[in-house]
Amino acid sequence: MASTTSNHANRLSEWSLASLPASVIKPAYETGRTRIGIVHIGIGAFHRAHQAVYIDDLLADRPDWAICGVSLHSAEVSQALTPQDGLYTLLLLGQQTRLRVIGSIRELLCARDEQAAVLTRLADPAVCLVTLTITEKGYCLTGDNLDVTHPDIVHDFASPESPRSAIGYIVAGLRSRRRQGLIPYTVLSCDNLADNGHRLRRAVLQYAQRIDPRLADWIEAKVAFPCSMVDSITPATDDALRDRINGELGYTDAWPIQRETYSQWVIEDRFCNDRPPFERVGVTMSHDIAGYDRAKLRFLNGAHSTLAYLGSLMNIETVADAMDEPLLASFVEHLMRKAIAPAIALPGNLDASAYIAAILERFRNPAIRHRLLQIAWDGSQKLPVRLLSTIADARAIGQPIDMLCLPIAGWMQFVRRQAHNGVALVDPLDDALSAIGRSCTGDAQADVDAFLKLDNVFAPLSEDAAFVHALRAAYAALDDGSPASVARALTM
Ligand code: CS2
Repeated sequence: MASTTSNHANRLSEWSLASLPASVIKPAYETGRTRIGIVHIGIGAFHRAHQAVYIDDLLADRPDWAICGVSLHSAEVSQALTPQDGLYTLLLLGQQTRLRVIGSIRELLCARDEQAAVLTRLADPAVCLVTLTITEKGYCLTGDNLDVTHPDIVHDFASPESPRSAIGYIVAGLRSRRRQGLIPYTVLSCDNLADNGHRLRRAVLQYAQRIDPRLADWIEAKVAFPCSMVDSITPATDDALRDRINGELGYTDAWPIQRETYSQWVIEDRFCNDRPPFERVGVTMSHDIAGYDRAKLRFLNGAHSTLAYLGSLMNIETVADAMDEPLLASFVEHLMRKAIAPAIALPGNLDASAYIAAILERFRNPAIRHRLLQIAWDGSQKLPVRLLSTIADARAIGQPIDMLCLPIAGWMQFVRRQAHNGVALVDPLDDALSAIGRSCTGDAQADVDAFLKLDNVFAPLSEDAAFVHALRAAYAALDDGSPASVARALTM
């Protein structure tokens, strides 16, 4: 991935590293000498702010674990970073801010345009690990199963040798390794899904079963799909960030990223091939990560989505601004302490009260402008794992669910408002949701019932009369979804 220095003299690149300001942290290894050991699918901001940074910490000792970053559909990231030799800047936002150049992404490919190169990488015996951050919707699931009607999966069933979906690529790579008699790679999901490894494994096996049952048996016997929990708040890149980085760096970086200083990665220690010595760079290796991922999804992500919908209805822009609104801040704290904590089984060493306090502190970080609208994206995929799972568990043990229903009703009111204002939703169910939103009149029973027909989101909870009743009451409390009515609902 050598850049032509004459064309990119003012661009961040291997060539410009030596002349960056001394305050910028640079790779502690020769970036041109690393070798690819990991293929990562979904080369968005979160991966570049999180896993790629842990690998960057490792490469000085272990240059054989560099990353080939694959985006499935868009060439934007590879076009931005290839002229920079894969280098990019990370702005760490804490009490003091720090700039760090990350060099762990050795190669960038866009699968849509460079399919053969992606498949060759997946079949390369030096690649021992495939990691993924493709967001909830990238798994093509319906409930816990593969959505066999998803257009990309339908396509891949018909052409498994030239896939479109992440599942299709994982299986195509494994198929060619099996044909060549190679050891399979471990497949490590790094997305915000409870039991992410188990769910990915089930989807992969269901897909493989349809295209080649013997391959499915081989995958079932040989391939490890560890679970993992990832955590670091990563606001999207905007022009303000680009301007700031370019000013401080003295070079142009086409796609810098930012995140809070805090970062956590817990991985289930179950691999079927070599793995990076993750524990050397601060990753927690564990044999039971289920409690960690549940805690993170339900407390942090559940609270985030609550702020996103109720805060957006109040016309608030960022998480830190929402935490400055006393009604919202105290609601979200009560929600975690009084409604989420009683309904969750936690790992023995996790102190819920301290965990909640740390989350509230992170949300208040004034250095971060994390837009509520970014968190509001993909609500149909996020709410089941973030809040509806808590509601189901609370119902099972007879805990009240009124508070928990307010953010769900907030999402419905948010969808209704966007639809009435003609604003498109970022959600894989956008068409269905916008149609429901447009049909809403403010009648709590009719509006809520229209949303509850979305089985992918609400089944089987929609059969529970107490849940339906509480949800209608929460929706009615939010009235017309105006800032004043949300403020009233928060004090009820
Ligand atoms: C956020 C997450 O955008 C969202 O939905 O809730 O990206 C959150 O910032 C991360 O999971 C924190 O680790």
